[in-house]
Amino acid sequence: MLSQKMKDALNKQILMEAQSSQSYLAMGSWAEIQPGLKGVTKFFFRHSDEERMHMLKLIHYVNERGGFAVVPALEQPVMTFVSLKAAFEQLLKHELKVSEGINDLVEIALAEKDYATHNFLQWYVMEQMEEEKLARDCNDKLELIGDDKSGLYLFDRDIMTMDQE
Ligand code: OFO
Repeated sequence: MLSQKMKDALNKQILMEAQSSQSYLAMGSWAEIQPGLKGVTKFFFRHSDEERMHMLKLIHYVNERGGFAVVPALEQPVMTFVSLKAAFEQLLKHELKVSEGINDLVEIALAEKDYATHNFLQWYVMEQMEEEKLARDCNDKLELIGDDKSGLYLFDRDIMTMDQE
């Protein structure tokens, strides 16, 4: 059985994952109408799906442990970006916030002596490490590329394989 504190904290994370999914969906929609960003568009949509999966995993966990997962209302995400770099900066900022949320949850699980939840959360800890790394790699590459069109072309072409590294 989850403690009330644990339930509330997990529900907060459900909101954060849902908000991430929504934000990346908006990034995907923005990218889709920019010329030549097919790869990036796919990347954002796929990440939106992944965040939804992270949210669902939490929903099932809360419900299976005797809680009630709250499906939250979402804020309007940022819809337009001045550049691809700006979109990826936003993505990194978002991931860092999600990691903070996961770390807080781990702390609460330990404080509540909820070792099952602590164990469950380890998957998210690893996932966030990967997500942060990927977001940083993308930002570093875009920093190097600047306004160089051929660089952007290659970035768009290679982003799906970067995702699998
Ligand atoms: Fe759910 O990991 Fe990214 O945000």
